[in-house]
Amino acid sequence: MKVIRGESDPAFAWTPDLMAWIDAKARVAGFDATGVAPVYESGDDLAQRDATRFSDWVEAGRAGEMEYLKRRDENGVLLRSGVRAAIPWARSVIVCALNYNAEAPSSIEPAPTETGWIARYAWSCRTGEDGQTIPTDYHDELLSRLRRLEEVLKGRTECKTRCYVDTGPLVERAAAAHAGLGWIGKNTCVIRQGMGSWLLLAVILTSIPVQADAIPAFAADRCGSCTRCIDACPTDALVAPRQMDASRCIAYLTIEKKGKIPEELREPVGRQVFGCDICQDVCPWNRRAPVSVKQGMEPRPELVNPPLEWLAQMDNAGFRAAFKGSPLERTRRKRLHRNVAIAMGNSRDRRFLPQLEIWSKGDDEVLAESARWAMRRIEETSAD
Ligand code: B12
Ligand code: SF4
Ligand code: SF4
Repeated sequence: MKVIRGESDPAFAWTPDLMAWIDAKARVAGFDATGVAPVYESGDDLAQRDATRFSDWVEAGRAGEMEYLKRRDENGVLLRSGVRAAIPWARSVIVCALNYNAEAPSSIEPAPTETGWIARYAWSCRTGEDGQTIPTDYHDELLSRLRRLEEVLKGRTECKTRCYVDTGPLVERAAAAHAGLGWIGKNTCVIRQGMGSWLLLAVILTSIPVQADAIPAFAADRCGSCTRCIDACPTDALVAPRQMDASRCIAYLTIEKKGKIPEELREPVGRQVFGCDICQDVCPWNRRAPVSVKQGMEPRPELVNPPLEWLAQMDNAGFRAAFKGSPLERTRRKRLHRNVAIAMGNSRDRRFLPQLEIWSKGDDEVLAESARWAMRRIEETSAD
């Protein structure tokens, strides 16, 4: 293949053929689907529409305490509201999706009351040479695949690139929709026909423009009249189709929220101790979602319906041994235990009272208060 040199060769642009080429290369790198979308100038109608959606969302307070989503540049523009403000040379975005669906039960299937739920994306691990389980984090797994793809692209043409998994100045789901990868479901997730929504996204911004006749069409919206996700959401976080109040979402409450979980939301949090899969588990498009476990994304059976007692007895060393390198590491032991205390209360199982009693007398005020709440909940239930 001829290598074209020069800073973003003006003769080089995304054509349908080149898009098929990058899709094939992305599959070799370990992704399941890829699309390329133009990055529009800030004045463009489509860019304006996306920017307004994001700004309205932040300004309505939907981001809760996730300060990184509220960062602004020196002109007061929200950094994630439009790529070109932050990265003026960006002309296109390659959006890659990796299917992480594993052969395992879902969160809405009956499970023993003494167990909790950890979100599917956080089950991942790789198996070491001596057979031991090494926890992994999708950020690292996707980024290393993305770097391989970036190298392949740079071997074909000189261009500027930047790789991101979660951290870029853009809304990845909106980029995925523009790249034609899938539609944005009423649960706000990207759903791809034939694949469902158990997809993780990763993006490469590039300085390569998209040829006008290669701009992908939006995928058809196939939610129809279904509202299962909205009806099933325990905390009413899906305030309207495709609109989430993240400050009510269990994923936010259990992963991102520091301090106490608001009391009125503790009961609806149920048994989720890290993240939440409910609005995807009820989605009919996930009923026949293919299972595709990639190297480094193998599920850890012990994290599927984990016993609350097992999580509760972990000291710092035990927590590190179980979760170092996994997405749970960020939440730290104390926040996980806060969530476990709430799940114990919601289990209404008296066997948890001794553990809750210990926590209720500890130095960590957030954990102690959550444990006292859980004890009251169990006692109230027993008195019913
Ligand atoms: C902050 C964040 C969260 C927050 C807020 C979620 C939210 N809905 O905004 C919390 C902590 C709650 C969260 C939860 C989860 N997250 Co999250 N999260 C992010 C992150 C870092 C930023 C998202 C963001 O900017 N939100 C702001 C709102 C406004 O954006 P949005 O919901 O994406 O909605 C936009 C689009 O829907 C768009 N839109 C609506 N209609 C239409 C129509 C068209 C045509 C277009 C173009 C756009 C459009 O407008 C909205 C505003 O721009 C992204 C990674 C990233 N950098 O984008 C991952 C990301 C969205 N999360 C992801 C995942 C996997 C999850 C969880 C499943 C994890 C879990 N099991 O607990 C849950 C899913 C909950 C849910 N139903 O969304 C994946 C989603 C993959 C997918 N298939 O959609 C992402 C992309 C991470 C990744 N790298 O793969 N997450
Ligand atoms: S992830 Fe859970 S809490 Fe968040 S919107 Fe979906 S069902 Fe509701
Ligand atoms: S549950 Fe129904 S409404 Fe919700 S995302 Fe899936 S198909 Fe769309």
